[in-house]
Amino acid sequence: MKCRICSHEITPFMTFGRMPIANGFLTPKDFKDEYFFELKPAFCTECLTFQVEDQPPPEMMFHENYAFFSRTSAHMQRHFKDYAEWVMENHLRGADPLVVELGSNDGIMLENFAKRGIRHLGVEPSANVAEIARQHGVNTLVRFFGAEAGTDIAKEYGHAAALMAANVMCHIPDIHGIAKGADALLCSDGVLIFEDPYLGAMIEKTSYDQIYDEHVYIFSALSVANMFAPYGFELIDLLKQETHGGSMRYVLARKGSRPVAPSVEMILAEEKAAGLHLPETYEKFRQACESSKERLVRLLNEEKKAGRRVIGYGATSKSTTILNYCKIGPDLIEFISDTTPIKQGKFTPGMHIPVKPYEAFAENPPDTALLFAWNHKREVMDKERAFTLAGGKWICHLD
Ligand code: DWN
Repeated sequence: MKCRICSHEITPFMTFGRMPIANGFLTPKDFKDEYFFELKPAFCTECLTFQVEDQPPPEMMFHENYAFFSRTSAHMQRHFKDYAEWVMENHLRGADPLVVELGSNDGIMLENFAKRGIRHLGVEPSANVAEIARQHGVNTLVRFFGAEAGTDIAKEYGHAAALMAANVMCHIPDIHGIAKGADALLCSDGVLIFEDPYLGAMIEKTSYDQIYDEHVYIFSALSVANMFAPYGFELIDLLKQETHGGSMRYVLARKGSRPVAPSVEMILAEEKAAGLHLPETYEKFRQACESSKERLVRLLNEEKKAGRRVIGYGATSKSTTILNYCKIGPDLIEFISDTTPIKQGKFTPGMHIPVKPYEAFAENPPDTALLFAWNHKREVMDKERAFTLAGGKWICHLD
C-alpha cells in the first residue's frame, strides 16, 4: 500500500483479522448482511505515520445513526469545558474571533463558546449528533470538513482565529484536505488545535483497541509535524492529556507566526527515546498484542469453567477490536451494559453479544465485569463502589 501522507510504499506489520464497523451495533435481521474488512495496521518509515491499511467508506461509519455521543461521560464534559477555556485564554486574539470545530459531535465543546457569546461554528457530518448540538445552542453545519469546506466557511463567516478538533482528526484519511482547509480558513496568526489518542500511550500500554475502522491514524508528534509541514504549519505546543486512555493535544500555527513552546522539543525527543520512529517498535507491539489476546481469552475461559457470570462494562468502539480479534462471543460474555440508548437492545458488531441498559448490570450484578470503558476507569470505579465492595471482580485486557 502507499502511505496516505507521503505516498511511500509501506506494508502492514500485523493483522487483527476480519473486523466489522466498530460502531455498527445491529439487530439479528442485519446479521447476514454485516460488512467486514481486514484490519491491518502499518507504519511508514518515511513520514513516521501509524495508519490502518483499509478503511470502510466514511458513509458506513458516520451517518444519522452514529452510535457515539460525547455527552455520555461526566468526566468528558469537564474535559471539554477545560479545553474550551484553555483555548479562550491562550489562543483567541483580536475582537470578535471566530472558532470552528470539525467533528463537533453533540456540541460538548462548542457550547462553552456559545455560552460566552463567542462566534463559533461546528462542522459535523453525522446529522443525529449535530441536531443534539443545535438543541444546546451550538451553530452546526452538517458537512465533512476539507479544502472546499474551509474555503466556503471563510467566505461566509470570515477567517477563523482557531480551528479545533477533539478525537476527530485521526478519523480523517485525507489529512491533506484538512491542511488545505485549515490554510484557507485560518487568519494569518490563527491556530490549528486538535487532540487524539496518542501513539506513545498506545505503545506503552499495548492498548491495541485504539485501532479500529474509524481510527485511520494513531498520531505522534513526529508524524503530525511531518504531515503539516508541507502546508507551512509547525508545531508550537504539545500537551499530554489523560482522556481516552492517553491523548496528545497538538497546537500548530503558520511557521514563524507564534513562539514555539519548550514542550515541542521535549516531546519529540521523548518519542525518539521510546523508538516511535523505528519499525522494530511495531514488531514488539505485535508480539505484545498476541500475548494480551492469549491472556484475556485464558482469563475468560477460567471464569466460565468456574461457573462465574461475566458481563462487559461499556460497549465502546474499542471493544469491537478486542472482541473480534480475540473471538470473544456470548458464550464467554453474557451481555455488555451501556448507558447509550441507541446501542441498547442491539448486538455488538461481529461477535453479536447483546447490549443491555445499565439497569441490567445494576439489578443483577455479575461475578466479574470486563471493563471495556477502561479510559473512564476513575468515573466507573466511583460509580461502582458498591459492586466492588460486595466482592465484584474487575478484569481488563490491559491489566
Ligand atoms: O474517537 C472516538 C472516541 C473519542 O469515542 C470515536 N471513534 C468513538 C468513541 O470511542 P469509544 O466508543 O471507544 O468511546 P468511549 O468514550 O470509551 O465509550 C464509552 C462507552 O461506554 C459509551 O458507549 C458509554 C459507555 N459508558 C457506560 O456504559 N457507563 C461509559 C461510562 C463512563 C459509563 O459509566
